[in-house]
Order: sequence, then C-alpha cells, then structure tokens
Amino acid sequence: MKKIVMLLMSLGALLSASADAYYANDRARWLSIAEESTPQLTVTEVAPVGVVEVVDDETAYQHHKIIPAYSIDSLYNAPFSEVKTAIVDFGKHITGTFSFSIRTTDKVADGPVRLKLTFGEVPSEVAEPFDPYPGKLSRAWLQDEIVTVVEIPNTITIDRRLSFRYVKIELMAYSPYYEFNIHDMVCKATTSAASAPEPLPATVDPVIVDIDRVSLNTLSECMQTVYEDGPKRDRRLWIGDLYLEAMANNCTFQSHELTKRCLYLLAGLADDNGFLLATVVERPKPRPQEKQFLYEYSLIFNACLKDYLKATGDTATVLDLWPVAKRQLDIVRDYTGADGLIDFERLDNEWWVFFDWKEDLVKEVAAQGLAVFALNQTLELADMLGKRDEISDIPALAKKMRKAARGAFYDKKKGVFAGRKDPQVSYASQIWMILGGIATPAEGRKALAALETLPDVCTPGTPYLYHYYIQSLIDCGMPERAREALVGYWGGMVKKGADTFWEAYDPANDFISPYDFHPINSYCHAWSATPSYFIRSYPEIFQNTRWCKAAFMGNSITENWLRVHPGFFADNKFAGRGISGQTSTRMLNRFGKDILDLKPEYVIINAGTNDCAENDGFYDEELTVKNIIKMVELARKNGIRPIMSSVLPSSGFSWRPEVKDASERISRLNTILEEYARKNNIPYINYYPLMLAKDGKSLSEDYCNDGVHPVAAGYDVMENLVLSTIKDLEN
Ligand code: RAM
Repeated sequence: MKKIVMLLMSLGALLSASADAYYANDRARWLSIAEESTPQLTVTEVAPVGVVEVVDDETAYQHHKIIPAYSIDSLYNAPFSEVKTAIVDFGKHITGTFSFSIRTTDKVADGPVRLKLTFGEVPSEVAEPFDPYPGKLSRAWLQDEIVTVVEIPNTITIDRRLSFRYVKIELMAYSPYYEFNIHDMVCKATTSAASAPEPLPATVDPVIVDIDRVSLNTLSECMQTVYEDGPKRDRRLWIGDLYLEAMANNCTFQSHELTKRCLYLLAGLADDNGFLLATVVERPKPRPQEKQFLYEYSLIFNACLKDYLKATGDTATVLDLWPVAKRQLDIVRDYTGADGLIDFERLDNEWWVFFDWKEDLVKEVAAQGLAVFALNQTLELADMLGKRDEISDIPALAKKMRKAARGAFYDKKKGVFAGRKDPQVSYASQIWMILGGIATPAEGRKALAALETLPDVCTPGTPYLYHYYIQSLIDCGMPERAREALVGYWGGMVKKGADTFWEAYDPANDFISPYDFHPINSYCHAWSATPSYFIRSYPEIFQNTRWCKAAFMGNSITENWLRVHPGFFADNKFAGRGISGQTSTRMLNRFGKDILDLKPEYVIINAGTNDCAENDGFYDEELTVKNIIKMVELARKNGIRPIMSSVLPSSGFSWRPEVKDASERISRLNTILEEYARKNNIPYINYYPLMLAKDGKSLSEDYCNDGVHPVAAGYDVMENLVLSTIKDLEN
C-alpha cells in the first residue's frame, strides 16, 4: 500500500526525456481506434428471486449466512411501513442499473418516502455497518444510496451502475397518513461478452464445471466497455487485469475487439516518455491515472500483445503497437546492473513493484524473474512479427540475467530461491523464477514442493498471484498438483458461496482485505477469472480426470434421485445418468457416451421398469436381460466395475394401464438378473424386498406417491444399500 502513495514521485532519469518524444504522431489515431473498437453492451433484465435474512454463523464465510425468508410477491404486497427492512436476493451476482417502483395502496401520498438502499456482492455488505469507515479507499465505493421519493406512484432508477446480488432496503422516513408498497425491482444487467462459450463436456468433474461457471460469470461481468478490474471497484482498466482477462477471453467469449480497444487505450495514453501507465479511467474521457507506474504491469503489456496476436492473427494492430512494446524493454535495460541483476533498491524506490497484496512480501527475486519473463515474451512476439533484429541485444541480456539470478538467489541445499538481503521464502519468488525460465523444471518442482513443507513461507493473498502459481505448476510438470491447487483455491471460494470470484482470497483468513475493510474488497474481480483459461486450455489436466466414484445408469427413478438428493451425489462423487422413460435398449445406446466416457470406478445399472411398461411398444424379457448383460460386459471391458440392481416393485403403471401383470414381470426379471449376478460374481443391490408394500407386489406407500417413483424416504433406503455395497467392495 505504501507504494500507491509513492507513485506520486518522479521516476528520475528514466523519465526525463523531452515531452511528446514518443508516439506523438500516433496517439490521436490510436485513441480513435480505441473509440471505434468500443463494444456494444448486451442488456438482460434480471428480477429478484426472494427475500432473505442474514444470520450470524461462525462457520459461514465472513460469519454471515443467508437464509430464505419469504417470497418476493409477499414483499411487493406488504405495507412497507410494517416491513421497514428487507433484504432482497437476485439469485446471482449481476452488474447493471437498478430500478424499483413505489405505489400507494389506499390514500394519496401526502409526503415523501425516504429509503436507504445498500447493495452487496456478498452477505457481509448487507450485514455489517459501513461507518465509522476504517478503510483506505474512498468510502463512496461502498454501494449505499439514500433515495427520497416525493411523487408517488413512481419508478426510480439509481443513477450509478451497481454490482450486487443482494439489496437491503431500509425505511428511513415516511408519512403515517398513507400506506405504500415497494415493488417491481429489476436490474438491467450489462456485459460486452456476447456469445457464450461451448459448455464443458458432460464427463467433466462437476467441481470443475462449477468453477468454470463462476469464472465465466466473473469474466463476463468484468467485461464492460473495457476489461474492468471489478464492476464494483475500481471499475477501470489495469494492465495486469487485462492480461489475465484477455487470456481467459481468448478461450471463452473471444471478444477480441475489447482487447484491441484496451491495448490501444493504454498505448495512446502512455506517458510522454513512452512508458505505460498501469491504469486508465474511461469516463468522462479516457485518461490514465497520473504517475501510476507499476513495474510488472508495464512489462506485462508485451505478453498481452503477444497473446492477442496469437489469438487473432491481427498483425496490423500488433505492428502498429510494436514500438510501445519495444520501449517497455528499456525499463529492464535501465534497471539491470553490470552484474545482470535488477537494481531492486532503486526499482523499489522509483516504481510501484506489486506482485501481490501482501504487506510482508519480499519482491527482489520476483522482480528479476518477471523481467526475464517479459524479455522472453517480447522475443517471441518479435519472432512472430519478424522483428528480432530490432531487439538484437535482448537474447544476451536475458541470458546474463538468468545466470545472475541463479548465482544470487538459488539455495541449492534447500532447493528454493530467496533474496540476498532478506532470505524470505515466498510463493512469488519460486513462481517467477519458474515463469522466467530461470529454474529448470526439476528445480521448479523441488521449489514448489518445498513451499508446502518449509516454515514461514509467504503465501499468496490474491488470485492474481495464485494464477501464476497454477501456471508455474503446469510449466514445470506438476499437472496433478495444479489441478488440486485450482480446485482447492477457487473451489474453496465456491464452497464459501462465491458466484463470482473475489479480488482477495486467503483460505485461512476470510477477512483479508488490502484496504483494511473487507466490505470494500471487490468480490467480482478480473484477475480471479482465469480458471476458465486453465480448464479450457489444458483439458488433459482439468477435464480428463477419473473423478467419478460411481455412475448411476437408469430411468426416471435415477433422474429424480439426483434432483431429490443432490447432496448424495455431490458428497460421494456419484454421477446421476438417469433419463426419464427409457428402456434398457435406450440405455445401452447411450452407455458409451454417458458411462464409458465418464470413466467412473463403478456403474450401478437400474433398468427394466420401462421395459416392463412397454415404453418401446412391447416387452421382451430376453431382450431386456441381454441389454443389461451387454452393459455389464461393456463396463467390465473398459475397466469399470459393474453393479447390478433389482427393478423396484410396482403393481402397475399409470401411463400403461393395459399392463396387468407388472409385478409378475418385475419379479421374474429380478430373479433372472440376480441369478446372473451371482453366477458371474457381480455385486447386486437388492432394493426390491426393502421397498415392497405389505401386499407383496407394490412399491410401499411409505416410499412413493404414485406407485412407481420413490420420494425422499425411499431414496434414503436405497442410499444405505448403495453405500454399504460400495463399502463392502472397497474392503
Ligand atoms: C487493485 C485493483 C486492480 C489491481 C491493482 C494493482 O487496486 O483492484 O485489480 O490491478 O490493485
């Protein structure tokens, strides 16, 4: 934080060149290209889903838990002078303009109503008081507004665009001589991410699917007319955020015009010496934040440009901006001493060196690694443009810096990289030595593994650094750990209720805030949106794992099961693959796609009810048995352990009253299946006797409403059988 203040200082000799020396002839044109590339925003109307309450709960994220209270219609019809306070839930995080209406219910409004509206991305913002405000950034970022409505009925739209899931409405003043309702709340949600990316294959671990979904929500909400860092705060373009957002966009929404606009904006607003400022505010007219020079961000621009070229092939744009990339290299040239090391003390005095929001992080090693990373990225870019000759000194500089870093920072004994003055071992140091190509893959693996065992390691405080951690795990050949880390970190946020990912997250500290007040954190943040990039760029790591313990093949009985008890499936890593109405023939047809591709450890087959009910127009017992056996054999051949199960009892099917011998058909089929399972040593789950009614042929009324489909109590019985069968097989 001290660095933000420090930015107001001059950058000394480096920046003392004469005004307008750089890109003077191009700036206006660049800014007009940026303007022309402004994307259209798509607007979607979102209505609230209910009224909730926030309760204190030590086990919940930031100690607040949301519980449903009553329906939105009840709120709209209630006299608001009695309601006084309500927290409305929009069901998901959204960014846009908020409106509500107010009407009288009986008499004429004889005086104004004053309301306080507080918008929250997470529960703490609608639960904790904002004042006295202890935070570092402007209190006005917090989304609370006082609205006085003089004319009633009326529809009020809050001027400021908001970013929220919850709205707290508090009644501050009103006239006792008439009654009124608050109603028709709506948010016109905006994004420039137009087309939805391909959904992930159905075989992907649901945990990964969830992380991807939240990641896409985060990214699309940050994608407005620039890549914003966060739609709640600071609502502006930062180079580091752009780099990660564009990376995720390249493999999801592919809104490349937005990236182009941002690159041109930054270039057109560089300082007179050609160095990029870290951040640009868009309105009323685009301008950079004065003196906001952030070391890594200026250099990362080059990586961004390279990625853009790779994703689009738009050589014209990249050639146009190539002089900017070239100029940023002077930062490395200028701060690298004869010994090949970045003069960290000088750098730290003259620039904001960021890397992560962590007060105690020692940044010397990371600064060197990042510099070499930027040189390598720029060389790659130069090669793509045929411009290597214009930066012909860079390969030798990179080599010298690599060698110097190994000499100065590598502790061979401990297998980690640490600074010269302060031997702190941090994630940031190891990560940037790996990404800069200074550590060999083997050294990288050792260093990253050591982070988990050494004491006093400086851990990441934000998803920004965590992104680079995952990348370094992948780059040095630790794919399993990369997956675990992604699931642990971003999955950790999902478990804590995130529907967009956060600016700051430390699994051990829910209240972490770079600004001394957690409600001012941004909870939908650009640099947190990269899981989708990893998941989609490395499908072999994130999409192809054998996550599934058992898959359930079946009909509506299985399909409903997942709906009635989703927790049973999620908690046990089970996958429900039931489709209503299906016979064994149809199940066999989709067995490859739905089961074999999923690669579960076990498959539990429940087929036969719809065969007996003649859903394909006939019943052929032999065919049903053959189909089921075929599924068993296919599973076995593919290394999946089959588990057979009995058809549930039923004395008739409401949709096929002409079948009079349902229970006889089912008993006979079950006898054959059980016999086959016994002979072939296949586990068999016998639901039948436990689910049978006293009449000896129907499904017990305790377990169903319609004679065929179990309700929750029936599934409880079945679940015990499933779990004990699997337990026996594992022992
Ligand atoms: C924060 C912003 C942004 C980041 C800078 C360094 O204030 O939210 O995401 O890039 O810091």
